Amino acid sequence: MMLGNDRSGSADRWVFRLALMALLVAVLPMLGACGGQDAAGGASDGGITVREAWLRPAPAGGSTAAYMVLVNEGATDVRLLGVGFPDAERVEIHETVMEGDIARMVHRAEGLLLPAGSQTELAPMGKHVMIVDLARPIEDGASETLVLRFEQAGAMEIDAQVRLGP
Ligand SMILES: [Cu+2]
Repeated sequence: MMLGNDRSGSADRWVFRLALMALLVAVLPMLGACGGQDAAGGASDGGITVREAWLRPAPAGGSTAAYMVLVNEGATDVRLLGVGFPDAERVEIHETVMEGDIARMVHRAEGLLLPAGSQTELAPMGKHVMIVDLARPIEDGASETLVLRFEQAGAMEIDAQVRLGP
């Protein structure tokens, strides 16, 4: 017979490696789909990772803005439809645009498109989450929970740090 024990032995190892790879391919997406907070303080779900979420302190009855970096590591575009914060009358996605020397906030009712393989920064004087008419104060140094709603990736809870500036 042409095949010796050595060759069939290495074929067994090869089959074992293939099985291990198939197992990893099956398990890794399930880990990703669970989402939640990672060690760096970010949150991820459905190919979307949120980093550096923060918001400014504000008194009850006031308004505030939240900022973050949204990373779409997936292969498809994702739309951020809105943001939930139960202790405010409403939450809107805004963009500050300059008209001459005047900064004006535009309400992006259509949400924010997060193109595949790109990151979108929400920052002062740019895109932001506007939290209007607070039912309670937002205290400097605290942490607040926001719920991001995505058209394709469902809802994701994130923690945002309260502080005075970036
Ligand atoms: Cu605004």
